[in-house]
Amino acid sequence: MERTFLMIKPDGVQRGLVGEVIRRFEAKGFTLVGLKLMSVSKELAEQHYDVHRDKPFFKGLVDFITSSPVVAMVWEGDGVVAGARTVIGATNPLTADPGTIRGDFGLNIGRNLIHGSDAVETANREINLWFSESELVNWTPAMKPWLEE
Ligand code: DAT
Ligand code: MG
Repeated sequence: MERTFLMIKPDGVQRGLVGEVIRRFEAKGFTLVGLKLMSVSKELAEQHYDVHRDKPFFKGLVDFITSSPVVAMVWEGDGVVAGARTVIGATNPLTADPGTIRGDFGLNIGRNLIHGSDAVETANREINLWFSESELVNWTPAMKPWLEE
């Protein structure tokens, strides 16, 4: 079953949007299989954003992610990687569609509330980086037959 890594960034936690964000993924029908509130070390932040290491915004991004707690999550479901990106919206909240998390709650590309893996391969890398196997729960929601035929 496909899984993705999502992280509510420090701005989302500080603004009290944790429940709102989780509500949207639950309501969509995805399954929560891992969840933790945590402080992020510089090392973890740098590894997570390694692909952006040479970008001008890299240092600011690492400083931001390590500045205050985040909520790290793993969600499961058919097509959850792309599906979660659709729920999240475009990288720049100012131009993200209304109805998306970034479109509804954000203003600034450097404060865009949430991270979501961009491909299945990236998701597997990020899940392994942020979670140990024992922190992930295998379970089947009772509502599954009411979500999928
Ligand atoms: P996404 O988070 O939509 O996958 P990304 O992988 O291109 O976007 O960039 C990672 C994060 O870096 C993004 O969520 C916010 C920040 N970022 C990207 N482009 C930026 C820019 N031009 N200025 C400041 N921060 C930026
Ligand atoms: Mg990305």
